[in-house]
Amino acid sequence: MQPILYCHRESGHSYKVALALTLIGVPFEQRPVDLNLPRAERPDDFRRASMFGEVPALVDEDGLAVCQSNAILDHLARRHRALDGATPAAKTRVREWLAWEANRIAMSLPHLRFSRRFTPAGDALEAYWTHRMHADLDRLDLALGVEPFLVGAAPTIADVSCCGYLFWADQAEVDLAPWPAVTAWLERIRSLPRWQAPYDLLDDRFPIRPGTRT
Ligand SMILES: N[C@@H](CCC(=O)N[C@@H](CS)C(=O)NCC(=O)O)C(=O)O
Repeated sequence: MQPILYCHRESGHSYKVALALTLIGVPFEQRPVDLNLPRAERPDDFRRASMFGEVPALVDEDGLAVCQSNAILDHLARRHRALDGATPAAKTRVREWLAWEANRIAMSLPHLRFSRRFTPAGDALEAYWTHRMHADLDRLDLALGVEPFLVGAAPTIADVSCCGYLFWADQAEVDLAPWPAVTAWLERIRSLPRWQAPYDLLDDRFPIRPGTRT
């Protein structure tokens, strides 16, 4: 059986997982979830797979359900021995970036983008997220000025995790020009064999309706 990815086209967290599967070369079935519906009304198979009721969730080839994008990335890297650090120390560095992403980028850019593209959250929150996003870009730029990818010379799930939402920086009205190492890194990722942009990779069912909050 192919892995099943419960996802949504406007979810960068879903994109991270779809991108990792695609870069590794694992065929998968997409099951888009209508995020406009209250959680209790989402399909039963999705609710069984997703412990916290969010996309993405992956059901792997053995039927194991995994949720939380970075936990899924870790699962894929270990299962397929791909997109991971080359040494035990490098594997640890990769997971440090996953934890950083969850608390930093994932707490700024997705919210800023959602507010500006779909359901406004107000100026004060947007200013707060923008401030955090700029600090995150400073940190990424520092790391990427040293090595071509976040952990060494080859891409890993750390890059997949941290880049996911950045392909939508324009939708968040964040101009990446002041961060040249980040811009060059995104270009390197775009040039990887099999790379696909979010809207080319994710199914376009269930557009977000005005007023929806995720
Ligand atoms: N920490 C989670 C975040 C997932 C998340 O925020 N998912 C959003 C879409 S991007 C969602 O499912 N929202 C639906 C809802 O909250 O009802 C991850 O990394 O997977």
